[in-house]
Amino acid sequence: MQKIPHFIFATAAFWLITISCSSSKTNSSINNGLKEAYHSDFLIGAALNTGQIEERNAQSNALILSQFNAVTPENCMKAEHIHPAWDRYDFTIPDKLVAYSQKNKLKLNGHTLIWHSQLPAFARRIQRVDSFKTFFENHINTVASRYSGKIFSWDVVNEALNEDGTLRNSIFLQKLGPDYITEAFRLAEKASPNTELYYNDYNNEQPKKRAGCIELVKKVQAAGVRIDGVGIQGHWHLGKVPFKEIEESILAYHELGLKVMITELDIEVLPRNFQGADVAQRMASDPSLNPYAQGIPDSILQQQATDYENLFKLFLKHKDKITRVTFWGVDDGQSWLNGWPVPGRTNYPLLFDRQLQPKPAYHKLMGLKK
Ligand code: 9MR
Repeated sequence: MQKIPHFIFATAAFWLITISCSSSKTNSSINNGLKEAYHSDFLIGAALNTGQIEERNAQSNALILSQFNAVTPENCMKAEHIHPAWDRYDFTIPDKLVAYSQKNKLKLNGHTLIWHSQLPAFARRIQRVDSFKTFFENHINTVASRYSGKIFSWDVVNEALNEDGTLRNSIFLQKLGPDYITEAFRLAEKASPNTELYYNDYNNEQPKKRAGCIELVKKVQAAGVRIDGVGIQGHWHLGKVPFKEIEESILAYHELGLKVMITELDIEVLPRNFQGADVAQRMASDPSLNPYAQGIPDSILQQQATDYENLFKLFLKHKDKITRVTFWGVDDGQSWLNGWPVPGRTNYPLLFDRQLQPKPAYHKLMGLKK
């Protein structure tokens, strides 16, 4: 065997040490970040897409594991993906997510059992009420019981309310009547008895929708069916975060004996002429609606940091009522807000930028806990 000169070993060792020191230096400021900082307050979560669940990008995966102790699937557990045909389920990605959450000790929130959007095409075509009821029951029983004991919580029903607090005229309301919500909770409890069960919506911090949400919860409770919490999604807008309404809602939901969580937090920076997250709403494309395609001014990032800071001050004030704060994504590049309500925009709603680096908002949230 040929002898390798000592200086080659020495040079290699020098570079190895230098590289590992410098990479641990760049990462050290965010190692054990948010999840540690807020450990005694509430869980810190993120919505994960398929690439993240499959750990396709090592840097992104390291970031997720350093920051978050709770995860929600952004899409893979929605009916159109998990239940594509009457008698066919696809558990491939959801099973990977369950394994990922178990391996990394992350609290997994299932999203979502009953939602009018992202329904499989076959479900929309069902005409007969008894067949639709069978679909509804089979879906909840099959999905919830598969993950019984393996996931922490379910968004049992998602976005069942209109802005005025009345029930949305969804296919579920049309086919099953207003009791479908209570029924969904009853079935979920039976299929997955040790899982926390939540109602989840956007804009349910706004007074009218909040009143509808309270009514909905009371109805489930009056039927003797378990409901553990309400998720306020938290798709808010730079400079327009409704702090007062959020606080009133945290108090009101807590009064019902419920856990409160912020389930889909982001603060978008691009122009929009309405609030909320109704995926059916759209705006016409126009270059003036995409002002930061080449980069975002620091002043906007600072304003966003202040909004996030004030929000987390409020959450900390009510940490005895809030059990989890989940961001709707990890980094700006991943966000659904790049494609909605106008396709192809460059949005900046989250705590990490497109290079996975922490933004001013991240530092503000860490600073609150120093
Ligand atoms: O982030 C999700 C996006 O990738 C999907 O295209 C979209 C389709 O309906 O759903 C997004 O997630 C939504 C969530 O499931 C429920 N609340 C609103 C979220 C943003 O639209």
